[in-house]
Amino acid sequence: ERLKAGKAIPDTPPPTSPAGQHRLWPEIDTLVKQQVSMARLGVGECGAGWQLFAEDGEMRMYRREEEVDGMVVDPLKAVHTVKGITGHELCHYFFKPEYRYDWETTLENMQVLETISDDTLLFFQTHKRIWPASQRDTLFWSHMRRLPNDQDRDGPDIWAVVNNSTDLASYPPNTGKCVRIFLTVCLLCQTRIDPPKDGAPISRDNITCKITYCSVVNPGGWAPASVLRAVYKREYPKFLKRFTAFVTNKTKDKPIMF
Ligand code: 16C
Repeated sequence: ERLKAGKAIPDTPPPTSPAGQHRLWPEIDTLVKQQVSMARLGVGECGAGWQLFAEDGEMRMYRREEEVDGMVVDPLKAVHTVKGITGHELCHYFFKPEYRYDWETTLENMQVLETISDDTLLFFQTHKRIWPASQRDTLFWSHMRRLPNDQDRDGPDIWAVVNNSTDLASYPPNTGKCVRIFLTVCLLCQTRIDPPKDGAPISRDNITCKITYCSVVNPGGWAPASVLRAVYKREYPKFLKRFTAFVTNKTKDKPIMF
């Protein structure tokens, strides 16, 4: 336990969220904990079979080739390091619906179906069609969480967003023109501060963010394996570069949000 103003602060405060009373809460809390601990493992630590498929500057993307019922469901693990932005900023722009059209290039339409709480939303999205497959939609809860930094207690907190598919009776899957995609996504961001030697205030030049993005996407219905692998090889690097550039640009003249 550490002491702050003479008061003991427990090592692992229980994660509290106003979403606690919701029917989805037990699933959200369990899955967030699981996803965060998986994301914190390096590619060498979380089992064999990860292949590097894309690399650009500090960004590295790994996948494991997996199929379920003949459908490609290759898990992805991407790591990236970006200067000048914090984990809280990255998670904020990833989570908040008002920015999604600015960076999400696969999107055709997005609706927030339910505000479960400030940090937990239910989304319904339709995505752009890729020929020759049918158009896809997604229905998922999204939860943003601050986590204590147990490796460096004086360092900034860790932030994460987890998105996971769910069902809703009023939006049944595969009834219209879209096939429902099932996804589990985790964005985990750790900020490092290298304070200026002369004691000057911390500026954006002194911060670096280590990003881990993990995803498993089940296409939900037939799509040629070769097309699917070609699409994600192109789309994942495009997403991570575009999204981080968007956050860099959006925050450059704003106070740092730790
Ligand atoms: O995590 C990301 N975005 C979040 C907010 O939108 C959220 C949503 C994830 C949806 C991921 C599936 C989107 C695939 C739609 C179809 C592809 C359209 C391509 C358009 C080309 C003009 O978590 C960032 C997500 C980054 C997604 C990269 C693409 C992954 C492709 C996976 C294969 C999809 C199968 C499509 C079947 C034909």
